[in-house]
Amino acid sequence: MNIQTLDVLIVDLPTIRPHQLAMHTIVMQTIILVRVTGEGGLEGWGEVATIGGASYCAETPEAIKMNIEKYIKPLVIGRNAAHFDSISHTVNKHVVGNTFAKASVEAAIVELAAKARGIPVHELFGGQIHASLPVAWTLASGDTRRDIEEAKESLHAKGHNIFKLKIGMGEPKRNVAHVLKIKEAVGDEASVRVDVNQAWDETTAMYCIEALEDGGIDLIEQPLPAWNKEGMARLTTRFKVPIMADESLSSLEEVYQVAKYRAGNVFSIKPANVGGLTATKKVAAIAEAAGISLYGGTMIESSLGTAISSHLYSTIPEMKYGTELFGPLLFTDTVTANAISYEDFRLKVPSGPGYGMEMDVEKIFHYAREY
Ligand code: MUC
Ligand code: MG
Repeated sequence: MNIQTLDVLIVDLPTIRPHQLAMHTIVMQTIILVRVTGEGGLEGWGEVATIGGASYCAETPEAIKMNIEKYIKPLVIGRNAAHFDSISHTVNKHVVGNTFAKASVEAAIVELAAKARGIPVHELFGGQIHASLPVAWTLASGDTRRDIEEAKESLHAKGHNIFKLKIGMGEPKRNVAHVLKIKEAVGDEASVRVDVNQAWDETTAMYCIEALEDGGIDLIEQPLPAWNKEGMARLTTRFKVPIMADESLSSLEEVYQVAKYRAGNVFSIKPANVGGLTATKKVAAIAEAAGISLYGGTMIESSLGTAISSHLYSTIPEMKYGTELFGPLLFTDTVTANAISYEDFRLKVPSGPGYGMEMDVEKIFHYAREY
């Protein structure tokens, strides 16, 4: 199935409440959609999400669209979608970095390849091991009472029993106290974890992690800046509570270094971080070989992007820490005609050809930017 056209859309989707991270508070989440078409008009769709323009990572939505159109698209048009790994190899030879742009294009090509054969994408990645995956919810309203209410409602409705708290913004000691109050409120019924999004220095991390560990917190995500691998390694050795690497895993080479020097003993995997699904599967292999546990991360994608990640994560044997594929639940609206189904603390991996999602083109154009 040869790729005949490729187009890119920037889409802004409103969220149900402000979502506060160390570097940005999301009220409108931006996703990038890529559509490729093959013979007979068959379509493959891809998605990546970014957080806060240029505040989370170097690739902005505008740069992603521009770089795909100018530098990646010409390398892809006319190629056979079934050769998606070979296409990624060509793209990697000519385009440095740009992992978000690459991930969105590869996802669209992979879906076209799967649809051409009438099979779900997970079959192209070796076959599904998990039909459903555990899903964490991120409590990030910025208000302790509201977070506790959100957690209790979620536990009661069997929505989530894993909660991640974003604690990179504001005073570290106050944030630790906020986390411990939430842990006290939910007790053993839920796993409570924190994501610092690189906001601490090493001395701050040492006293904060000690208090979090004593308070029964289960996982500490990216406490130090992405560059500080030595500091991450020291924290990993010092504490019993697992330290998870996220932003420090932004290329396969970096993943290897982090594994080798144990700058974290859990990896948050994300297709956008390393340039696509094929590369993410390689991250899982590095982790497996190094005895590092995995967690299925998100950049807060919509239903399509969530389906994309879920297909790949469903083929990875050991996802010890579950996933945080909660993206669609944070949006007030969706760009697909069908929804991702969440039940009994888990996400059901959508079935059907491709990613199993039917795009709602009218909705997409309602939220899409005109440039
Ligand atoms: C991150 O750093 O993990 C994912 C969920 C969330 O609330 O923020 C993101 C990015
Ligand atoms: Mg993170």
